[in-house]
Amino acid sequence: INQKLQGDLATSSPTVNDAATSSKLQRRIFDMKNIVQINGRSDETYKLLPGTLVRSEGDPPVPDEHANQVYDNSAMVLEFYQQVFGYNFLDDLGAPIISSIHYENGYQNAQWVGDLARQMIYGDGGSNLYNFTACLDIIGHEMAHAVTEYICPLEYEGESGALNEHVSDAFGMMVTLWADKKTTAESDWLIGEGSLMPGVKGIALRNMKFPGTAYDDPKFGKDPQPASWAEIEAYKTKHVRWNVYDHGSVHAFSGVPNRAFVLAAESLGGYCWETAGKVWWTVLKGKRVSSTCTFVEFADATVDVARELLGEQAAGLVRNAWDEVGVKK
Ligand code: ASN
Ligand code: ZN
Repeated sequence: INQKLQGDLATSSPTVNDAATSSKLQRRIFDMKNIVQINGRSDETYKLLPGTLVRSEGDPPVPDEHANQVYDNSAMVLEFYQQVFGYNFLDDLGAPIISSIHYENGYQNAQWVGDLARQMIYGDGGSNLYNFTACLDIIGHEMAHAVTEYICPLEYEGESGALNEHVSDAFGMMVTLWADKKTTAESDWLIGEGSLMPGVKGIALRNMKFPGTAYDDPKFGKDPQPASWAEIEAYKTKHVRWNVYDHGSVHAFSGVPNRAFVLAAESLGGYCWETAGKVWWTVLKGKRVSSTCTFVEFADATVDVARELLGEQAAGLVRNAWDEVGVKK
């Protein structure tokens, strides 16, 4: 961990022991003013984080709409964890939520940075993607990475990495359903609708129910997600270097557990966060899987927890969901 950065964060933010506000909202939105990447290295650029403070907790809206969007959406995410799971983002101690907007120039991404800075960053996008700060599911996805790191650090590589990605999609999705009080049956299961640039052929960044169908564009490419275990094997054959990209194609292979989650949620019915979401949360919060767990091990844990929380019939439905995407011994 970068000591200088830690020092900067410490002086610009209250500590977790700060008076009675520790479990309340503590949002800080900073502006990185589109500073271009230093020496082409993101770790160099991270040293400039968090940037200039533009809006703090309790401040009225500011002229920059992106700052206000992050301010509002991150509160929704925090309230979701607090009210649904009794968990105080991000470390369960009410640490402040640091977010930096206008990160780099043409940066088509958003991220929980992690080790080098304990905060979220949001780019303005580029030729294919934009508008991240307006997307509650994307903000929910990034903030879920922070929670996962604290409660059940799934190693960001291979199958556990794809599960880490999946968990962020599932909880990012659930925040949007919870915010709209939508039932599982009413969900469209789309992540990042509204983040595709106008003109890009597609409906979203990812489709949890039908992986691989979110976009197909001559310039941006085709959604690479396989939808079943068998298709993952086919993907590996077709993309012989699949393991050297994206930590072992974590953003591609997350589609399979995503679909299993959707099928489980749909067969359990009701509100997702009270059924499949509660099961998944309990697996993670209870550290029922190791940080290097496989799809099969994760599936087994969700079946066990479903049995404990919801009974034998529910456990069978969760098992069927994993079977349907081909995740079985
Ligand atoms: N937006 C990406 C994600 O959260 C950033 C990354 O690849 N870590 O998955
Ligand atoms: Zn992610």
